[in-house]
Amino acid sequence: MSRRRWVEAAGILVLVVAAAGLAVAAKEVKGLAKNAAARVYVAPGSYDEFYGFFSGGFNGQVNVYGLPSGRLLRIVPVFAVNPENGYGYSEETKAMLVTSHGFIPWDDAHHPELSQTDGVPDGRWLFINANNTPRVARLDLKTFETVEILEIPNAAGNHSSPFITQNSEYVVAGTRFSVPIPQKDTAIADYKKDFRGTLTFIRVERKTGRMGIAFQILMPGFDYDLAHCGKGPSHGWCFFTSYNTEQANTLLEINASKNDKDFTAAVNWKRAEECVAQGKAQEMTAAYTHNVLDDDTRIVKPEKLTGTKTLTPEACAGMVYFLPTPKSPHGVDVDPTGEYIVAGGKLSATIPVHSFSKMLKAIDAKAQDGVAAGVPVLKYEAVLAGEVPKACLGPLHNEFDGKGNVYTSCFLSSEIIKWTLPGFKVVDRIPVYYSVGHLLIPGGDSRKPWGKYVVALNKITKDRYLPTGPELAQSAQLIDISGDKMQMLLDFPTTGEPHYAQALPANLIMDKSARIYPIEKNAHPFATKAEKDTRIERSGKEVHVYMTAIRSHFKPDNIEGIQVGDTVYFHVTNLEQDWDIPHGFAVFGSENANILPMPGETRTLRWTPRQAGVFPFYCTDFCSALHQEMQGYVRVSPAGSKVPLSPTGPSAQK
Ligand code: RUQ
Ligand code: CUA
Repeated sequence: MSRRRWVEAAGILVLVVAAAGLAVAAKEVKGLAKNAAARVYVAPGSYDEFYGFFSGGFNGQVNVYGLPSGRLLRIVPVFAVNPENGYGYSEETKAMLVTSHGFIPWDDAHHPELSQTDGVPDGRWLFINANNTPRVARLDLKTFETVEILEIPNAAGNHSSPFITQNSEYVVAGTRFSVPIPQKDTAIADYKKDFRGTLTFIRVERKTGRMGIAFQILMPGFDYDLAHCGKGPSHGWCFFTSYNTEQANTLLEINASKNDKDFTAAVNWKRAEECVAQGKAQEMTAAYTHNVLDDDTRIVKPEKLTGTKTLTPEACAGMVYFLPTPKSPHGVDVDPTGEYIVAGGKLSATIPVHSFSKMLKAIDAKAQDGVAAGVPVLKYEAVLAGEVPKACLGPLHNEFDGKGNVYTSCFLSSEIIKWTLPGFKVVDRIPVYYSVGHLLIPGGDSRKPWGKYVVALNKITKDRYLPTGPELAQSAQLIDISGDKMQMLLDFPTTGEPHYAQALPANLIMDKSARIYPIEKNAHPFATKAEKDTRIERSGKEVHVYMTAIRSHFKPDNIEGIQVGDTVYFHVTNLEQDWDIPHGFAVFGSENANILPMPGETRTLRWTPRQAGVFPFYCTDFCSALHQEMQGYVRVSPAGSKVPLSPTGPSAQK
């Protein structure tokens, strides 16, 4: 065997062993850097260099890590209720989780996407998708909280979402699952006839970040898996991978793996805007919700909306083209120059790279391979920039280092490979443990990556940490990419499943981070801004307690006159104006979690006492030396009792 063939054969053997025997490599770490510990060590009192925003997958949240340390800084609740701070339990935040299907306290969150200006992350907002009950959320990176959730109507399996255009004009959201659109009761066997996909373009207001559905594109009933939008020369276009172009509705693992090539849909959104302006869109009925946190009251306002503008490829020629892409592609990523569109074919060992400039030429020259469901299919060879041969097994996702290299995650062979673009040549590979999904380079899908680290986001952990029963935390691995060779630095566990993650330099966020909510701006209708104004008011069976919290007492702290059958609302205003001093509030027998008003904020806990007696309430967050003294009692009397409500009026309680 020639040396070259030998190396190839050995390479394939490594792949097969890595794929087959997860336990084989247990304690062996290939490519471990010398002085790895020192290079990830962030000394006490020092800060990490990057913020990393990791999706929580089926925990529904966003988890914020410092990099390179891998320290968990914060869990921001998004699509799931969070007992820790009362998100989704407090009266102010419940509405954030309301949809046209009712109150949905959970979802599966996959792809965090940072807002961009000129194609570079700007540290203003983070968007993330809910797959299960289609929604897109926006987090404000000043306060690290969810400030908006928009439901996506005429959609299912909102997976190719929420990818952003280079000035945050739009975030896009595509359907992984095609369904009858509009929804109707129909036989599943009628899939090919009745089921459709949609690609939704959500406009983002430049100043406020506020989202609204601009238009939807009705597509053939494929599974639209992932997306990325163009940049630089390709700004104005977005690209969506699809699989199941076979349009199977059962046993997809076989029936949707038949076609040699599926499609990447290239969507010219500037053309779509023209068609909408020319009145080529149809009004489609749709019911959906739009929930926004009000800045001044800090109460979520739910809004019910109806109807969307819908375009079809037939009605708007020049809007959508299909680029043939082998084979059941998953990720699709646009390089920093905006010229190359890199897909990952799950079932293919080569990585196809499409050229944006060749695509434009192919469109002009009508280099077509027919039309699929009204959409012109461009010739594969006419749009192909190149293929990376013998890349790896199961390429899924790509990120870029800004120095002409692409990093690809390979699920089946559990490795990250580095290859050149243009050049299409693999120049390095490193094993990761195990079954890597997405990967992250700070700014790695933008025009200006900070190409210092790549983080592998692994699906299976097995023997990497101390065993914790049948399930282990998912795992991330930090790899230095500043030199020629990738060097493994650190394993760290993650909460929930990190699908995608994005990171950016800490200085783009840290100086803008809010410390308090100014009490003078608190416009909550049940706010109590001074202790003298605390009181209790009854209207029928509803009782409102206007309560304050400050180190280290609640006012009022003795409450009488509540009756079985009442609904009691504790409106707790935290009077502190000092960074990092929340107070918690919980009452015996409450069917809600605690609430945790931040300094200057009002939060409301609803309580329906079911028994007569005297019940304690207390502060749940250890706020001061006298935190344990921060407690009180509520007396509950039988319905119809003569015990007077107290204290009432501007508080007389000393
Ligand atoms: S997807 S790897 Cu949403 Cu690739 Cu998870
Ligand atoms: Cu307030 Cu503990």
